[in-house]
Amino acid sequence: MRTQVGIVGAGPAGLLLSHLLALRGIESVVVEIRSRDYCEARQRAGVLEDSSVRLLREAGLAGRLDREGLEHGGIYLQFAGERRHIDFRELTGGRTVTVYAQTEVVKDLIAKRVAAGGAVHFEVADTVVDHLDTDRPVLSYASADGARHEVVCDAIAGCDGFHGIGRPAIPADLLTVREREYPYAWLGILADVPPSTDELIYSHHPRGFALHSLRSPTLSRLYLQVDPDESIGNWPDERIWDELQSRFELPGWDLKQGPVLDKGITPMRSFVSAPMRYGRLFLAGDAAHIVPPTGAKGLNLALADVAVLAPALDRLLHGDPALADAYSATCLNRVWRATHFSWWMTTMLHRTPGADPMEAELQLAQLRYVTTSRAAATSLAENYTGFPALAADPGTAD
Ligand code: RFL
Ligand code: PHB
Repeated sequence: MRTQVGIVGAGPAGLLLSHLLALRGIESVVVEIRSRDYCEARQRAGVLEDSSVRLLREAGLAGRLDREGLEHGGIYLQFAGERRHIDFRELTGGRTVTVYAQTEVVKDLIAKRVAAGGAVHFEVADTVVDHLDTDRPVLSYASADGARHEVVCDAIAGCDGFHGIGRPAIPADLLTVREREYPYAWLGILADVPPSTDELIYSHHPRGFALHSLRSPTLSRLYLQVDPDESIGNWPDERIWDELQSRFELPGWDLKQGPVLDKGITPMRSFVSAPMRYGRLFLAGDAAHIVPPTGAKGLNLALADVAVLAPALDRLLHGDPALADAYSATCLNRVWRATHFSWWMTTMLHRTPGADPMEAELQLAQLRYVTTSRAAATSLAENYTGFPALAADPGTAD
């Protein structure tokens, strides 16, 4: 078999890349180890930067996003018994974020690719990428019926997440990896109850961090800081709600409770692997970098990577390697900004196990500063809504 771009992974990065390439008349084959149902149900991110929304809109993917997405003009930071608002619109000259679940983005992308007759193969096994240092890299895999397939490509995109096979296919001595694990994890629930807030609440509390997010006018998404080795079995729904009640408590405000539809524990890690390219293999999204979810950046970075990659591959396939050669550095600039912002939000908001009283006071001093200084609040707002903003032609983004 022959295609122009072989894509490993049908997450947001792989699917959007396949669509952006199709808009440029470039054919691709996407292979995915999970089932379509699994990819469409996996609970993950919920917040899109305004650049991500614009990108999806310009790519003709925002029909449902424009109808169902919830535009938010700020967030709340809660600490020391107070809840303060950070007004993104006012601080950034009108920029916002949109709450629209990653599962919905993935459903929209799969529907679009399938309707266009795009090749998206689910439930494959034993994916291998080879001949990466030649002009004809090969993607091979076993399809759901067990048959083995070889696809000769012009380029391959490793969009297969943190545990994929793309990054390990690059000789280890060519990669520089920077990594930090945090001494806590997030326990997340999806609850069948209308949100108790109009915008997200990030709460710093002596018992640990908590986040109130949402999915729709009738569905809430909430998170609790827990120990990294915590087991979900220790957290019956009642204990989760009791803990959420404590960490969000505010006189005159009520947290509404409802049936828990989904719950899970996610470790927290910062990870950057560079460069994001080896020969004709290009990594995008979580395959190359992971951020802790506190800054709501992971999904947005994945989308931004492929917005840069699509025009770069287009030019490469037409004989001009300049954008492909710049791909890794272009993306890593944004990735490191988001890595710093996510680390900063995370360390400001979580309770550090074993921290001395000095550290706790420093966190409070930072929270007071960010909620009282216009300069500090503007920095948070410009990073949260996305920095640098993605240029209209992503190939020319700075
Ligand atoms: P994905 O989504 O992990 O997709 C990779 C796909 O590759 C498949 N795969 C393979 N396919 C074929 N062969 C192989 N050998 C394969 N190995 C793996 C996988 O099955 C999968 O389908 O990576 P992608 O596309 O780079 O997207 C990244 C995002 O998913 C991720 O960064 C975000 O979800 C992170 N994140 C958040 N990001 C935000 O921007 N805003 C948020 O509010 C936000 N909240 C979150 C988050 C992540 C969370 N978890 C669970 C990690 C909240 C949570 C709780
Ligand atoms: C979510 O809605 O899942 C979400 C929102 C904001 C974050 C992380 C996760 O910072």
